[in-house]
Amino acid sequence: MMIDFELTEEQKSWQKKAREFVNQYIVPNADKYDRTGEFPQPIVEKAKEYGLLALAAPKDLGGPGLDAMSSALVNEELGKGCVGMQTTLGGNGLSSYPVLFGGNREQIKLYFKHILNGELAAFALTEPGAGSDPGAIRTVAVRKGDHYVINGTKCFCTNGGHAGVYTVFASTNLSERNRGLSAFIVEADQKGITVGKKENKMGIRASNTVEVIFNDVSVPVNRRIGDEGQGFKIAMKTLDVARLSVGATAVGLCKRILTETIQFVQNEKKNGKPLAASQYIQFKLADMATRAEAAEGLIDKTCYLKDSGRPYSKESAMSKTFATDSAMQLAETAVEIFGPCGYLRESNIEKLMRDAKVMQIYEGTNQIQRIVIANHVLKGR
Ligand code: COS
Repeated sequence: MMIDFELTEEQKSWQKKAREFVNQYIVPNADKYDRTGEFPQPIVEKAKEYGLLALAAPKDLGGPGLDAMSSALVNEELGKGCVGMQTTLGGNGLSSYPVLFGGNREQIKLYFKHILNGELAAFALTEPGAGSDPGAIRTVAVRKGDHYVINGTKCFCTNGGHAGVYTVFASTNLSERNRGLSAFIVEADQKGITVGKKENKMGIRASNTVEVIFNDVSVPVNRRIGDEGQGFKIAMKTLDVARLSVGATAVGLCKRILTETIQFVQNEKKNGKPLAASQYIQFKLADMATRAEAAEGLIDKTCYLKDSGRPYSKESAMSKTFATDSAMQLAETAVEIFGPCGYLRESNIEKLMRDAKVMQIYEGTNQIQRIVIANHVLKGR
């Protein structure tokens, strides 16, 4: 059988749309939002016009219901523009999947009413004592008749300060750890929700990362996604998708770093010759380009597996790890090639390095990804 890398017309049109959006609105503004750490509300408004806020919304609700390949192409373009802004827009995908995987029809409708209306959403899983180990979650949801009462604090919550709706993971049985977790749709106007500390980050400064505090938040039972105790598996399935998105974004970042570096070595001269004439630089460029290409290949294969309904959890973890480690490696090499100029705030390259670093950490650290990968290979998968 021939392996086909040709994009469909629909995939090409999403790639084109995202590229246009990035070039017109993200590239000219990325530096400003990086410096100020201000929330890019005008860009979010534009993303809404372009239909980039509701990529996961099902077709029968009027959304695009994108396949994995189209989503990856969009994320790659966003990653070329600004990883912080991708993180903001991507937050809507991340928080949508628990509802798509575990929700009933009414819940899907309720949830996507917010998203299709152009609102942002937030995925509230991580807590101060529960990052890599969701089993340690201390936020509780206690059933009281036809409601649950949620109490607890979430941290590092992307879009947490701007979300119209949250998917919240809370324990309905603390002694059961992972198996005691349940997922809920919580609308932001619910009484008892407060937004806490806003993090001042090294990179992805155009994204909003906050603490969200739930204090006696009353949530109707029909907002529980799936059964009690299904929350962990819903979160893991969601992270399988999210890790692929991070990988695709990192491919975009790799390509951006490569483009900036090629431009630099062609323009910068040493002893009257462009840096690009040096074989040392050429070897570096060759390795950078090969890594970017290999990362893209891994993403394409994982999208293929997902779109054809096959298991892709291992490949998603591999995609995230390889693409984000590659982005960091390319960024380091680029800064080295740029020399002192690469270390300056006014260079194009140092932001890319700061943004690359977090990609090895969020959506499950690359150490966690290696555990996931090893668990699969040890079981012969
Ligand atoms: N899809 C569906 N089910 C999954 C799954 C997946 N991707 N991964 C695990 N599960 C299931 C397992 O099959 C197992 O099911 P049974 O109880 O029926 O046997 C159950 O979930 C528990 O799995 P496991 O024993 O592997 O869980 P661990 O507690 O060992 O945790 C890791 C595994 C470390 C991989 C998990 O805790 C993890 O991914 N942590 C990182 C969390 C993270 O990424 N946080 C950042 C969020 S960014 S907002």
